Amino acid sequence: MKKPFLSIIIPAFNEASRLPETLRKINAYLTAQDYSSEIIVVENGSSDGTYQIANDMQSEICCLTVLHEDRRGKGWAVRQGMFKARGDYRFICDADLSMPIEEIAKFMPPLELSAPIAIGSREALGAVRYDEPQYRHLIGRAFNWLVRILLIHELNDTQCGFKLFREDTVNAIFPLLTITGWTFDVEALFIAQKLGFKIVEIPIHWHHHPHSTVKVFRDSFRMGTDLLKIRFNDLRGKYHAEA
Ligand SMILES: Nc1nc2c(ncn2[C@@H]2O[C@H](COP(=O)(O)OP(=O)(O)O)[C@@H](O)[C@H]2O)c(=O)[nH]1
Ligand SMILES: [Mg+2]
Repeated sequence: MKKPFLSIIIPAFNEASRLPETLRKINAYLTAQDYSSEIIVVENGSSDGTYQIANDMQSEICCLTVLHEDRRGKGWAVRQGMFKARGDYRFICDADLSMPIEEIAKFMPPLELSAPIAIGSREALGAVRYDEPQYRHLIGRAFNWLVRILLIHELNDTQCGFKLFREDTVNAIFPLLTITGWTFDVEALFIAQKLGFKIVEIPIHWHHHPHSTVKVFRDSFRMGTDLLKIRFNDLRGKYHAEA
């Protein structure tokens, strides 16, 4: 198969109910574009048949690849998907499509002339959040405050599940990742800044879905300690390009 222009990578954990509709919407959108594309679903640890359901959809969606990984975590899944992908541009996309897929156009070239990494932001000027419970918003802001103090001073939302990386940035950044869970985004963006890749925040419309795979209290604690791990890794020189 010809090298695609765009790869969409979808991490999926217990997504049997949301994934089929998401894949159909993304496929309909991509089919209408004039560039070539592929979709990669990466499942790990699901107990609801997500892998089988995604696999079965390959008969309906020809550009779909489905991977299963034994190792757990969103970060691990995204990393494996990024390596499997072959697109000139690689877009991480949550399975709940809390950002309508049409908004991907905002991330695409010619934007890369100014920045090779474009991240969806619920905080940038013009962004809108729909139906998000107040406590989730507050926890997100507290986490961003920690991120800004400890690691990345400039970015207002590192945790949105929609991000575009140009191929060369994937090859430089993703082999250096050590975090396999939710905080992989922070680590990837921290490394990106260290390597001198410019990052732009794209304001998006974001629709909160009540079903979430986040366990707020357990995961928040883990995400806090992950930030310290990233800082410590950096002190030990783990993020040099030649590491
Ligand atoms: N493959 C994989 N995907 C995960 C894992 N944990 C979360 N995800 C995916 O990460 C995305 C974001 O999760 P979601 O539940 O929407 O988080 P929220 O929007 O923060 O409530 C979804 O596509 C999930 O299926 C995991 O351990 N493995
Ligand atoms: Mg979500």
